Amino acid sequence: FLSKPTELGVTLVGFSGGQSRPGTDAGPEVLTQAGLLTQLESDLGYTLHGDTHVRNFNAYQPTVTDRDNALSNSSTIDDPDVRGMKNPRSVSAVTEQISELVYAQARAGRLALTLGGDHSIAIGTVSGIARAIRERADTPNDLALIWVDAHADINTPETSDSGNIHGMPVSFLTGLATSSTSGIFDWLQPHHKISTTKLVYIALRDVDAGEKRILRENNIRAYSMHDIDRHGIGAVMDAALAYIGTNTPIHLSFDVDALDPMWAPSTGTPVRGGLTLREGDFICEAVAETGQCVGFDLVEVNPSLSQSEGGVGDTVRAGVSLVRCGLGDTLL
Ligand code: Z70
Ligand code: MN
Ligand code: MN
Ligand code: MN
Repeated sequence: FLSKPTELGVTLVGFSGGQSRPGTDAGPEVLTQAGLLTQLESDLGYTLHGDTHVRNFNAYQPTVTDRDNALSNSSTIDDPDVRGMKNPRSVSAVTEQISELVYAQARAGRLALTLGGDHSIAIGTVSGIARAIRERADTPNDLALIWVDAHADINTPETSDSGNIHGMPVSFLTGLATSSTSGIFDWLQPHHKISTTKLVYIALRDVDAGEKRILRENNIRAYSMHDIDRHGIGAVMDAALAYIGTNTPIHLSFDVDALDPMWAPSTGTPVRGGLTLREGDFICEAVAETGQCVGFDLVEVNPSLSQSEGGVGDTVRAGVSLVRCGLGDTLL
């Protein structure tokens, strides 16, 4: 139902407010400095649209509407916690802007590529693409979401131990979490959301107890590292894509911490026992091969964090490889 994509809608999101470690906002800068966008143009033949300079979303400061409440909270004076969420107004406002930017790219029929930034930005990318897909005449079915991550990122504000919103995007995107508080994700409308039946996880290995309950109770399809060990990545991707079905547009949201820290050490929450670089590339290649891919995120590259010498370079090279594979790079 879709022709081979040649038009790429780029969004470069310098934002780290969905978690507490500085540096994730520099992810898009190091990936583009490594020549990623140039490679997509000259090697893969894409025409680039959107802003190819990184936008610093960390500069955003929410309006202080309740000064007393603001001053009573010790964590920040501008954006006090709500239901345990940290930086809720900033993350809400930033993701709302991302949603509009990515919507415009996807609505124009372009493959939407977003480089983050922490994973909270997927509240913006997925909502924008889901909305565009509902409006587009060339897409018969609603958007499916493949979430490749060591973590499920499906905490609600109430189940989260950390309060970090990068651990919550999937709950807001599926409507498992809602907020009607003014300025805190009240912009998320039904047309922005996806069904839990259209969600597939790959590479999970560090899931909170509350999240396990959510996955179980909602019968959400999840392929863990155990499943990949048992069946191999080829069989897992066959099953994941069969579950999604044909004629269904796919958004691939790839957290670089899905890879083993051996390949991608420069990330906020490295978890050992992850994907090899080839398994990660294969996931992206398999999604690209369907011809159904309409969106791709790469998030959580943090060049300030490295356990070892050369770790940043390794992580950036891995990131570049994942994006190339996801956008249809093939050997022959
Ligand atoms: C934990 C939480 C998370 C990424 C950490 C961790 C979530 N479940 N996601 N690193 N990328 O805080 O909710
Ligand atoms: Mn994540
Ligand atoms: Mn449609
Ligand atoms: Mn993660």
